[in-house]
Amino acid sequence: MRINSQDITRIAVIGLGLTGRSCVRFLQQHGVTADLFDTRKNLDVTAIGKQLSVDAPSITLGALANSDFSKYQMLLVSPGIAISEPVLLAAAANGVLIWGDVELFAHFVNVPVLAITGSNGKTTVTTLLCDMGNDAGVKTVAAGNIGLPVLDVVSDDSIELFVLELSSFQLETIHQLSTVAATVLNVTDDHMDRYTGLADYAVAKQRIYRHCELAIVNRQDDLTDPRERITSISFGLDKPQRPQDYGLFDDALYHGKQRLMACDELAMIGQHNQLNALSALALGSQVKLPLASMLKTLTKFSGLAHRCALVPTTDGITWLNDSKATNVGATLAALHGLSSHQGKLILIAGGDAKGGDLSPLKTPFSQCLDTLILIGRDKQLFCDIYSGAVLCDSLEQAVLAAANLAEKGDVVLLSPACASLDMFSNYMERGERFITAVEAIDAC
Ligand code: UMA
Ligand code: ADP
Repeated sequence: MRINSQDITRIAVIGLGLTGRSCVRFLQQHGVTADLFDTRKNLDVTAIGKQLSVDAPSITLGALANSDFSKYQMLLVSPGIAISEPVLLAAAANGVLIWGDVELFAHFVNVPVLAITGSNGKTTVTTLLCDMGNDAGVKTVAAGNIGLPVLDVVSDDSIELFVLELSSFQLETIHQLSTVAATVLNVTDDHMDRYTGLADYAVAKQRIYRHCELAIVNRQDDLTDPRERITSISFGLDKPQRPQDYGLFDDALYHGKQRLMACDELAMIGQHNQLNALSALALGSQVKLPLASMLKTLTKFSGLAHRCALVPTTDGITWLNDSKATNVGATLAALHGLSSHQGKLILIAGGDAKGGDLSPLKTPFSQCLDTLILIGRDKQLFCDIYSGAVLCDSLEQAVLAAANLAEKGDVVLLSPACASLDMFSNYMERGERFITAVEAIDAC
């Protein structure tokens, strides 16, 4: 397949966010002018034209239903657009190719690719693996859902290894991506406003295994097992039974019977990060990164901001910023990590629950929490599973309420189990606002 003036000429790019604009730039480099669409009526077309260095771009704004997409050969659809839109299904039925940017990348990339998906841990594992590659002297780039559109880097000849973070949305439009190894880290409720249920969501995640040489699965999560027969190895919380598998035993990381390192040598904290370390080791070894070098990276990589990160204070209270916990699975992992903690545990949660089921939080909340403080749109959904929560109108008010309840030795955890978009522009802003509020109280 060639994307050029001979083969594929009639292309529409649907969605003009990071992905769509990256697609347009890539097509321009290949001499193809696409028609552009975005469902948002209020986009600044002139600004987008300027950004893309196109004088009079053909941009159609508004509902996709008003356009006929059957006249195109290919639609490059952004992850924020559901391909179940009737007008897109109709085009597909007429033989129009429905691709995402990662599928286009797959047709152009010529160095090894490792791919990572999962409900939680994607960015941590992707970043860790990228560090492992670069520390081992292999020029490695992390791209995809992590924030760098894949087409922006596919033509860089200096890159020796790609580590792709892929969301379920991106996987929906991937057909031929070949990888040396791919993993689904875990599958728990998320994005239920886009999927009909967990099974439907898991099917999207499983697409990552379609053309992988090796599937890397989580032994404790059946939804990460490939449905088709593919060679696989596993990682998990228990002792590995097969020589090729990875696991935990006696407070250490193991590969088969080989003890790799003690858990407390990891710079990252929490059991979920031990799993993340194991999956990164499994992936890295498939592209022959030296084990000693990967283990050294694990002693340095201390995790990412907004993921169970300590906010330094002088008040003797442990303030933890886990703003990136945008679903129930992530908050469960944080609570699990604090289960042996001695003092009081105060949790700040709430926001946009994205249609998810909060019931898995019910038992851990009643067992672990001393106080639940709620913010955001879906407070009532939390009140349905936990009585006596403190309701606040802002994050700052929630931090103040927590400060009034907490004493030396206690933990206050921001781990919302919800998206932030009802109150903030993203999880980073939510995390920064938390840090600022905590620091302001600490300074008083
Ligand atoms: N949108 C419309 N109409 C359109 C196009 C987009 O309303 O025609 C809306 C979407 O519903 C969404 C927003 O605009 O709310 C952005 O959508 P997009 O598809 O244009 O997104 P991009 O800017 O291209 O960014 C995407 C990923 N975003 C999504 O999947 C929503 C980014 O992941 C990713 O970093 C980027 O491509 C580069 O690959 C972000 C994300 O939130 C971090 N991902 C979700 C997650 O991690 O849970 C899946
Ligand atoms: P993602 O990119 O999949 O959203 P991140 O690495 O950004 O994953 O972490 C998101 C949230 O999930 C954070 O709250 C983090 O503490 C938590 N987390 C990270 N790894 C795991 C894991 N393996 N299992 C459960 N939760 C995890």
